[in-house]
Amino acid sequence: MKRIYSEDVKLLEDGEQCRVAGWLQEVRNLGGIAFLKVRDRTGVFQVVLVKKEIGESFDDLVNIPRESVIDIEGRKQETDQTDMGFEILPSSVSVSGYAEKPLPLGVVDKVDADMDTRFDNRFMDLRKKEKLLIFQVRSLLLDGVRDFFRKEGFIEVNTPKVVAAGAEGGATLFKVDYYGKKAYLAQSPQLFKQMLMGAGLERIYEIAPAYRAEDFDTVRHTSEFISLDFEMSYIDSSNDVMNMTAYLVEHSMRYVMEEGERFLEALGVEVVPPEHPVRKIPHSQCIEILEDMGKTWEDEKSVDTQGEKMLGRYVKENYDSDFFFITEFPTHLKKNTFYAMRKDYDPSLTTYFDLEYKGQELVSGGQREHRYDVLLAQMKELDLDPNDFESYLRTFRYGMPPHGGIGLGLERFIQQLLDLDNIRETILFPRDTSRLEP
Ligand code: AMO
Repeated sequence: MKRIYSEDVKLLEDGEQCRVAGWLQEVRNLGGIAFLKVRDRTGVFQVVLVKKEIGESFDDLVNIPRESVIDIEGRKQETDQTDMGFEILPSSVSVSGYAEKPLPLGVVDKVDADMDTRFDNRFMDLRKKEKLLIFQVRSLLLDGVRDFFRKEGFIEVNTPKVVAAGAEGGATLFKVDYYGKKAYLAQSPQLFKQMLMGAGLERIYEIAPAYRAEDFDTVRHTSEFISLDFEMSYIDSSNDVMNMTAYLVEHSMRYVMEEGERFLEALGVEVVPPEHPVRKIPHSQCIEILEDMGKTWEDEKSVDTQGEKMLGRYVKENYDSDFFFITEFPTHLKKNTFYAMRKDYDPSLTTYFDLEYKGQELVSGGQREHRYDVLLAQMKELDLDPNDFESYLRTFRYGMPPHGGIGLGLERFIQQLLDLDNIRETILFPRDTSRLEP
């Protein structure tokens, strides 16, 4: 008999035969009768064992360790005594996978184990419904992203993750030995995205891992994250890129709201997408607002983590929005970003922006410098050796259209969408300064 989900058992007639399977969550043994609570992906259902009906095997069955996987064939019996509205009277119960005792962590405990225990035993941590829900939402969000790009005429690409040069500055590069040559794990698909503009692909996006050797531990940084990037040609200014970004974020959020209503409800989360146009606040104005709010700086004035949070509150209180762009980033603050186009009326400013969501940077992007001579000059200004970037630079010598794009941290998107304290909650097997396993 084919196994079905407990949710589908609901649709069967009272008394119909079925086969279900799942993890044994709890055993309640009352002597002559026992109730097994079994969990599959769609719910928790009850199996009733009656001693005088099943005889000797009763004692074996009530002693199956919790979290073992069991397979049940039996008859559906409707009842109003269980949440699912039915229970199963089994004709056979077999164990497909025994669980050792004691369990490394509890699956139905009200209080979470500490982070390290949870992530050391992530397979078991993920058996908790609320943890799985995060990944159900994440999967839908990605469907929404792809739906948006398809409608907008973008094509999905994959670029190399072992690379010869870094795109976002040397400090956070992971070195790799590549057949005896010096190589790195890609921090961003940046240079390849731009080369594809030179190749005439015009509208591309990529959803892929990016690597950053961040030497600190925060709740919003990891060493490996999914960078959601797009790049588009023939833009008039960075406004075109900002608009596309805002609509991308809105569309994917609406997609989750429509397709994932039950997941959001189970998580108790209300999703509020951006309204258009999303407010744009130049970096210099952000500093003024922060000064008015009483912020002080030890070194240079910039929008740091604390500043982001304050601005997030300010925009929420004054404009009732979770979103705003910080625009016109000063050139010296984007110091590693040699490819950023500067404002023609003021080269101390770039066309670069960040999109902030609930007081945290979600997106970085802008218009790129597509003029070869200017690009070369900007690299030299930053002491970068053009020879290290020759295969990238070559693309600019044979006709490069004006273009721009963004990188969006997928995990940060989910983190803020679901109001999660730590970015690691959004990653199955996170990588950080102290974690390489599992
Ligand atoms: P940037 O370095 O700002 O820009 O990265 C883009 C977005 O990626 C996310 N992000 C991270 N998420 C988790 N852990 C990290 N360590 C981490 N670092 C970055 C953030 C950030 O906004 N090439 C440019 C993008 C572009 O201009 O197209 C870039 O990589 O959400």
